[in-house]
Amino acid sequence: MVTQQNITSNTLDKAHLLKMYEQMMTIRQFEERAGREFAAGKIPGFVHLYAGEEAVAVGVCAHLTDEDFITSHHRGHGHCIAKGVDIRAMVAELLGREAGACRGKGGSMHIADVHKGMLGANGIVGEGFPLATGAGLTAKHNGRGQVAVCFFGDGAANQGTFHESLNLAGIWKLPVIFVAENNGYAESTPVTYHMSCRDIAERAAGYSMPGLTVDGLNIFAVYEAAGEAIARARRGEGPSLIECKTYRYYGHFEGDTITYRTREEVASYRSRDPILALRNSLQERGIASAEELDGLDKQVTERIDDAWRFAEAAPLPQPEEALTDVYVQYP
Ligand SMILES: Cc1ncc(C[n+]2csc(CCOP(=O)(O)OP(=O)(O)O)c2C)c(N)n1
Ligand SMILES: [Mg+2]
Repeated sequence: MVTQQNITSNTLDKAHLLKMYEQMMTIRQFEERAGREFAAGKIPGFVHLYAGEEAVAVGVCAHLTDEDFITSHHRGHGHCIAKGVDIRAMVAELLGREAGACRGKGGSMHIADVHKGMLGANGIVGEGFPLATGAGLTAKHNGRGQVAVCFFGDGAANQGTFHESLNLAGIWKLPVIFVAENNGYAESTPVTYHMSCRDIAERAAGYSMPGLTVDGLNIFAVYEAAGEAIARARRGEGPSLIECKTYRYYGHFEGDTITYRTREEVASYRSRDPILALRNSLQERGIASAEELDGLDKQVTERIDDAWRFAEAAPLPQPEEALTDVYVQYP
């Protein structure tokens, strides 16, 4: 297991490293604030927090441009931030405001921004697979070297759509990278109970694609594995499956009483915190000082405060717009 002391990468310069740190910190603070606001009754609907898993979204998206596609799931705030979705529009979406990324009609589980290649968070477990596979087909036809990344959970790996999509992506050699975020649980069910194999990556062999398991708490392990898979996809050599072993710090959803795991387990993961690990690595290698990193943390807090002020002051959609920007079937 890679620990806080020995995470490193020789291929990234200071600007890139600080950008990764800042994005991870933005996700962490965004989620902590969302948790507090939810507890205060400010956010309608369900909220699933991504805190603890930041290294996965950031390590993968560091290789992507706005031309590339991603699909996400119910725990999607981190993917949105890593792909560059505006956090004002995200908070406005959480609050159902017209200025929201989906004009306030999607909420936490349905944030999308197609201009950023973020094709959507998704409340239906396993629905990102066909979307990403379709985006991969588009990318292949476009011939511009675009890729599609599908982020999904360990629970989602047991849906039929997982197998169907990996099979099609394998047959058609689509530029899709399937990124498993194995956080050990699907709701309250441990992965050892719900999965027939030890590692999700083993399943790649069934679809003739490379499969790799990495430490999802180590941003550099994720970054390097994703870099290889994405470069392979851009070269037209087809899909890959990367499994990142990670952990969510909060409950399955906000309000979860969390009776299915111990305090010791949570504490043991928190002691290997992915952001702290990166911070320690940057300081130990003389890349950034504590003061510089504290300054970045403060800027992140200010941006999140600004996003909340903006969203709280933003108007709700008008009643007559209830049926615009949504798919509705009339009888
Ligand atoms: C098709 C479908 N079945 C069940 C649910 C209820 N549900 C929501 S999240 C979840 C667990 C997902 O676990 P995992 O894929 O591991 O993601 P994690 O929550 O751990 O990030 C379930 C069963 C759903 N939303 N959609
Ligand atoms: Mg899970």
